[in-house]
Amino acid sequence: MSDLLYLDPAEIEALCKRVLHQHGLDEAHAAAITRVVLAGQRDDCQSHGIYRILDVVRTISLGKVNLQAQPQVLESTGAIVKVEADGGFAPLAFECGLEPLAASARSHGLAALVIRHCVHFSALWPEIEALTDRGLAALALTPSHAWVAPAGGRGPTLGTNPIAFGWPRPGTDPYVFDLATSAIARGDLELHRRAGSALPAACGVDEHGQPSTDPLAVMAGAMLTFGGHKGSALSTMVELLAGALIGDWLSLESLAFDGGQGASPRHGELILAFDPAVFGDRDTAIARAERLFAAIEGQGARLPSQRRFAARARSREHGIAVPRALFNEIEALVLPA
Ligand code: NDP
Ligand code: PYC
Repeated sequence: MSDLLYLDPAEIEALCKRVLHQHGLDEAHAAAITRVVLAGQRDDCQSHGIYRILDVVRTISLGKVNLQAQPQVLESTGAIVKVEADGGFAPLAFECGLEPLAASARSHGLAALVIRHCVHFSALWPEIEALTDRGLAALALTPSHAWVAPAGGRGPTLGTNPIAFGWPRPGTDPYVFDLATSAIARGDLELHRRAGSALPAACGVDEHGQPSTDPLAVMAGAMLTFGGHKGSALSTMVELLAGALIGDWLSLESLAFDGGQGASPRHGELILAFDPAVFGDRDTAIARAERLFAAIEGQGARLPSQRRFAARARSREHGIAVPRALFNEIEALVLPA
């Protein structure tokens, strides 16, 4: 028996929505969360695919999310669009802010979406692609829980703090990267723990500050940033821009709020959108970018997200691959009628 199921997206969608709804989320939140995790599964992003349903349900059961939250777009100040998530999950808050952000970027050239007080568990590239689909370049940043030691230290202080960027391309998939500033994303560390497999080298240290590839030892110690002091500086920037600047929590505060219970992080998010047509001449900018992409690909290097886009194409042809054990685990969350 194969360990993988190849499923129709509608079947996965129905299961995810049913579980989320039964565990207390309204239709709008359940649908927005399902869109994000289904996209992750489709694109073979195992740490941020439907595996996240387990996280969402645990966060609900721990009482760490406001199930009544209805995100509100607050009055915009200049080019800054603010969405109050009110302690609810982030995907619906982003969807509420998307069109105001795009409209503001088209009028000002550069606009910011500030999401405050959200519970965040997702990859950032779906948000980036929503903006590149609208012809905009975009940059997204968010803190997480303080699991990561700064370069030269060993105390968990920084989040896994992803940075995602996208650039629209005519007639083809956008240029998108989305990376944790930790050497490994927490979600991938958790997948190693569940599988009982070792981490790659240089991802973390144990509680004595010694390098370790044991996921449990690293969870008791600290994760490390990618690229030493460079990743540490970028991660600190994420804390400052998507935490302090927007008036929301740092990863340290998110972890303190969690109190060791293991819920998803709670903090804010900052998303910037850029309209090339307002900065300069759109066609020239797009053509110049295409020359750069051709120079990269022309030497056999791949662009970021090409692995995801290839997985997306395979999913369209053969169905979405889901580990059988994971599917069973999510099905087990369905409550008896
Ligand atoms: P990876 O290290 O797997 O990949 C990072 C980026 O690099 C991707 O865009 C990837 O594209 C690209 N890439 C990988 N290999 C190559 C290559 N050889 N050449 C060119 N590009 C390449 O991602 P991470 O593990 O760092 O992050 C995974 C996810 O975790 C992200 O989506 C992130 O948003 C999420 N995350 C979310 C957090 C949160 O707080 N919400 C916190 C931390 C992470 P491709 O996918 O095509 O391989
Ligand atoms: O993988 O580091 C991670 C992560 C944190 C929050 C959501 N994903």
